[in-house]
Amino acid sequence: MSNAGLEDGPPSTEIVTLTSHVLSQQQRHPIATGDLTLLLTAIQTTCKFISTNVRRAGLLNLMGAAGSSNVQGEDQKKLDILSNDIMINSLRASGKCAVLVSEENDDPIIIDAGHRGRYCVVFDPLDGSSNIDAGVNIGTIFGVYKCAEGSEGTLEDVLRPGSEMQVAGYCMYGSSANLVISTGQGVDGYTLDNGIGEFILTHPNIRIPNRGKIYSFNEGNSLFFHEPVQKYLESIKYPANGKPYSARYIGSMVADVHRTLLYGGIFGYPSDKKSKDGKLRLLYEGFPMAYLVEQAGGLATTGYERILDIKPTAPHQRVPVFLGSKDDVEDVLKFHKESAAPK
Ligand code: AHM
Ligand code: MG
Repeated sequence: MSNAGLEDGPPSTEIVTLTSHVLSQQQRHPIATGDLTLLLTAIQTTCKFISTNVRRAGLLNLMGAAGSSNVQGEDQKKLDILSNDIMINSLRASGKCAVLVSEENDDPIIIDAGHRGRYCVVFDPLDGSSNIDAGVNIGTIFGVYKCAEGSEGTLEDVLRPGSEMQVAGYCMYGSSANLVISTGQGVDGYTLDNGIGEFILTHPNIRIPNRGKIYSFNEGNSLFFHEPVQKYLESIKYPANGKPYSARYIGSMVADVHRTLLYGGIFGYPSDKKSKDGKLRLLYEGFPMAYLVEQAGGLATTGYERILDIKPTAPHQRVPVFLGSKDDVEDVLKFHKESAAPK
């Protein structure tokens, strides 16, 4: 977008905020009730809150293990617990949710009748938690389903393929807070302007390049990788023609996927001989990221099937993930076609 008010020069008078953008999209749907708009308002407020706390964490004693005290002697919550509490309270207060599934809670949260709405939100409040104490990028990931017709909100409402999500997104807390979101009509990226406390549309209609030059895997797991993954990585590191790919791995999915969306290439967290289903969680990590990548023109697969087609059987189930540029993901798929899925 030209002159969104972030470049040098006089501030733009054509600033588009997340709220105004969602409202204008809503007006194009005559039957929209505004519920989703209010839900997204709750989510973006939560992201602003978490962003503020991420930046103050070191000063406020929010890092490290829970159980520490601040100068007043009050108990401090670890940043990921605090983020989870903020997210749950804000979603419940919105009055638009029926079921919440969080990485931090073993069981789904069924919202009480007094606050109940029509939407179900699955989320990882603070992903990449091993990076928190080092100040490396972390993020919030979320996906939104609508309750099935006639349902008041049960686990079944979220055990549905990712392709049925109404909204998917993440907020990356890096040098700035970046909220990237899709409501099924492409992907838009917003940057938090701390001065006015608004997410400003800075990356409209993100399209992932068809091929990239970067691969992003935790190669520390190489010993355990199955043959198709080993052979694929070999093919991009020792190509018969052309330049080898560059390696980038932050170990924070939000940051690794954000870079992949903008620059192209491939992010992978495959299953291996140690972890039969990989490490990442299907509902609130695999699905939202797969949704965004597909909406941006890329692909997301387990190596054997499209991630968004999987019908979950449990809220915290895991999934092997390869996602990114179409041509790069098709290359990894070719290696998998030559072998059967490991049992
Ligand atoms: P978390 O939800 O416990 O933070 O774990 C998920 C994170 C992802 O952000 C990241 O892609 C992956 O775990 C990194 O795992 P590893 O340290 O094994 O490379
Ligand atoms: Mg996580």
